[in-house]
Amino acid sequence: KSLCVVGLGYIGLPTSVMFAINGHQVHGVDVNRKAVEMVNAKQLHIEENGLQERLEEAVDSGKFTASLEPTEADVFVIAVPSPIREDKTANLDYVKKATESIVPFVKEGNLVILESTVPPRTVEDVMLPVLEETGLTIGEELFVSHSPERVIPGKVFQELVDNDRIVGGINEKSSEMTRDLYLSFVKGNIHLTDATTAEMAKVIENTYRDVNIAFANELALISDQIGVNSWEAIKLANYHPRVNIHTPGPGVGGHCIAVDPWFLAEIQPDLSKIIQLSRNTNDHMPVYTAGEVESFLKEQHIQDPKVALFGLSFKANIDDQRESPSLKVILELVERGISFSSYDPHIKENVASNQTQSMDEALEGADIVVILTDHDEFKQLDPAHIQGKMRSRLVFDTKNALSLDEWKDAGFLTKRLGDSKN
Ligand code: SAJ
Repeated sequence: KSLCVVGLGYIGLPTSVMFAINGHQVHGVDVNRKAVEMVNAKQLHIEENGLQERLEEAVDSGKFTASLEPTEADVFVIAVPSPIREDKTANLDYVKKATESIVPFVKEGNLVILESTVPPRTVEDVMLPVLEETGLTIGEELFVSHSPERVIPGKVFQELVDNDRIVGGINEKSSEMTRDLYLSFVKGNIHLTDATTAEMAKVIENTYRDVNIAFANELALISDQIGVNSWEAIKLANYHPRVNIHTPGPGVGGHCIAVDPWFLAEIQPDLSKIIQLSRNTNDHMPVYTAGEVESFLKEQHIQDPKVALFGLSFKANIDDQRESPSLKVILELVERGISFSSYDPHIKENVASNQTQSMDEALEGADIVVILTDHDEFKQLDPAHIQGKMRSRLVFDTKNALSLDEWKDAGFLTKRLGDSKN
């Protein structure tokens, strides 16, 4: 089949490459000229395990090209961002624009698949009216479905293949056509439903995770007051066969979990009480984290403190800073007039202020190391080396990434988020 994939980001690019190396002719489209140029030059504009070699294979085989404009194709796949606005309502401009952009190229018998996560009813109420402009009869001459991406950054290629996939067509034929296409690389089960149920299922998955993390964060806050280590208590509770509590942390980042619950809150604000409360609980964690840093420094009577923040991406072992709690912690520190440096081995582009290129540079004159992301590199840190570079020796681990006993042995005063046991 020939495919036109609109959006060459964290989802669209890996998905394009997978279709291309599994026999399809793929044309990728992006509004970002640099991204298009880099793709054609077999260079990565995003970091993802296994992407480089697959991109090379796809481009070298002649099965994958990219440009700023769509082309005619059998199948159109839309994988563009669907963020929220300041007021927490869904911004569907990219989805709308992407759909509009393919209208001149769509022909009878084509299939249009939306992969972006959207509020329930978006395909029916937002996409279909645009696609009607093609003049084709929807469901008979033009087929449409929602097949939400469900892959986790860092393990995209494994999950694209192994995860079950939801396919929600606007009618049965649309679902079946979509399933047949993904069968070219998906080994998990493919579940067919209608478009709106597929939209709901996808939003539910991320909302479930957000609510569960908010519960874990609440347990951390409680534990901080009562001499309990929440990490240990949650681990023990999870030995129960029907309990699966997530882990606390400095906040919830990324473009999905911190966003998608608002899609439900927006459409039914009065009914989505736990959902909104959880969002607010998780959004408060960076403020709490900065407050804990400040009080730790005050307890030790450190004058004009300098904080070394370790980890800027929104989670471990990736380069993605979207909605990262670290950036919010930085804003909080700035507001409190506390100076800081920051270091992240995965971030090449200097988005956060005061980012240093080397760990030693970040540690220079610092009083406290604050772990905000549990990158593998941080788990291997040598406290003996680090203590020699700092002015004072405090460490605050918000991700339970460190063996704090080793740090104590190296002369550090230690603190862990959600743990007032020690
Ligand atoms: N986090 C915690 N505690 C946890 C787990 C995560 O604080 O126990 C934080 C992370 O540090 C991070 C944020 O939550 O800041 C989100 O990370 P994540 O690993 O939960 O999820 P994402 O955003 O990388 O990917 C999610 C995944 N959804 C689910 O697991 C249900 C992925 O499968 C989706 O494809 C993706 O959202 C998406 O694009 O919707």
